[in-house]
Amino acid sequence: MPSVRRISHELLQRQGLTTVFGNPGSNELPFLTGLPEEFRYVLGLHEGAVVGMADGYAQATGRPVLVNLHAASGSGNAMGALTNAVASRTPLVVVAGQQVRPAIGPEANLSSVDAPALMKPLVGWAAEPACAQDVPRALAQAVFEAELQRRPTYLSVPYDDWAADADDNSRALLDRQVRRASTPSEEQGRRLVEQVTAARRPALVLGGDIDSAGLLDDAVRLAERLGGPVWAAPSLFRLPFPNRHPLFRGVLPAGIAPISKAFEGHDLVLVLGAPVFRYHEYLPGRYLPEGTRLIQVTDDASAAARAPMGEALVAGTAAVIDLLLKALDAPATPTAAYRPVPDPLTAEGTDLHPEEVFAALRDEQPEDTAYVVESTSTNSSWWRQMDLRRSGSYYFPAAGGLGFGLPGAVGVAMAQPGRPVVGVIGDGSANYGITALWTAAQHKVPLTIVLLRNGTYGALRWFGDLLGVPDAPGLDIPGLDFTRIAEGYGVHARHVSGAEELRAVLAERPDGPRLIQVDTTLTTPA
Ligand SMILES: Cc1ncc(C[n+]2csc(CCOP(=O)(O)OP(=O)(O)O)c2C)c(N)n1
Ligand SMILES: [Mg+2]
Repeated sequence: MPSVRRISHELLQRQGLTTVFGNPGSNELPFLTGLPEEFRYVLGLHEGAVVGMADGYAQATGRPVLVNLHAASGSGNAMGALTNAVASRTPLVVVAGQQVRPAIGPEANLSSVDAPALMKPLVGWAAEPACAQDVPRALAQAVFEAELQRRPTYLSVPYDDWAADADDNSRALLDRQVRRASTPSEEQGRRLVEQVTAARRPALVLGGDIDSAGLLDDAVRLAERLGGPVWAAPSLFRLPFPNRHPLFRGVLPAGIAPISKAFEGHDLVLVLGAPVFRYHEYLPGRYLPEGTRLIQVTDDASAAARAPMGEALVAGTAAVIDLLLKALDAPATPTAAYRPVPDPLTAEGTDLHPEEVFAALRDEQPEDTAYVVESTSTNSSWWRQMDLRRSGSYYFPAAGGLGFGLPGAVGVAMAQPGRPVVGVIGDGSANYGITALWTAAQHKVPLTIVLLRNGTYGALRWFGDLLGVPDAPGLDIPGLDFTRIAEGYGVHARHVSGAEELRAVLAERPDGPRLIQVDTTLTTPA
């Protein structure tokens, strides 16, 4: 009988999880030995960067991805990055090494005490198999749970298990297919269509799931038939709708009262592919204005169950959009032209206004560029200047945990070698995932990092004012030169000054990673 390791490797191959992002330790080596040639192990130098890269890669491919972490310490290091993967519903399959079975109880060094419990609040499923023979089945479950729940899963495996003989029945796992169908019943569909077609002033709210599912173009067709305004759901991590489309009203403000105000005058708000809602600032109020009804359509059962208001239909958004498109007439008048971009704001002195940086990106980068953004005080400048029309154009840390942007950009670029990828990263944010530069250099990942250096945690200054606490310490970060840091990791770097130089550098098309540092003025996110 083949070993648990052989069967497990084969299972991963059959399920297409052959790109592994990881950072190993001694507990993990017995899993990694004898990896078949098809596997590619992408080494990250810190677990936050490992998970960030895997997250970007999984989001851009739409497929589960294997992550290999070291016991409790590696898993702990990964935890912050996992919060983002949970919120973006990224199917990461995390496999961590455990001490040999007899050594776990006495807590020998590198034993992970109650390993599943360590991760449980974050992951959708976590386990340590009860015996070696159950490892391949548990691994299959980890993959399927991640895919079905669209949530990271976690499997802790005692390292002596890998060399054990597999159970005869393990082969039955290799051909398993687990799929989800999600079309609403006829009755559910009829009811939804009636509610939507009866609405006099409908509004649409679209979540990141729309883009994750590749439904941006369908969402445009649906919106044009409904004819009402479209918002992106708050705490946005993917762009579900072209941001200069005449029906687009931007990202909803992330507070109860302002969202309620935005919905005033609408008898129906149809929310597709989003939780209701991921509020951020606590601005209390009524959830909905008088006379507004909310219907949420999501395939995330938990998001439906925990929403504090509205009706919910747990179903596939693709199937529901399809149903509505069939029921709604094509618009009588052609949709108005896309909104033009305003002239960028400029700054006095040598530093650039972030709008000048984004205008340069918009003009010099190809239209199909994918942007991974982790620059927090520049949010409103970003949306004022950008014109993003294609699916997969925008990624942002979904739970707001810094450290996704730089590694995420590496992962997105590895997943889509033919598509230009730019990471737009703040000088604060860059430090949380900086080691991903090394991986980008080693794999010669074609990628541009635009590093916005304003010398501070800009968004926190703004937040301090908002919360009435303007004098908090620990917000400035002077003395960082990312060109030298990048060069140290093997990434070519430039410090540019002036919009002209920036535009000229952006117009170059290098085939490996590069970092462009640009000094910028401080702006506010909203
Ligand atoms: C892991 C983590 N730690 C701390 C924070 C708090 N935080 C939110 S925004 C921010 C500042 C980011 O600074 P920078 O990347 O320079 O962007 P800027 O606001 O200056 O545009 C910080 C520290 C966070 N979101 N995540
Ligand atoms: Mg900054």
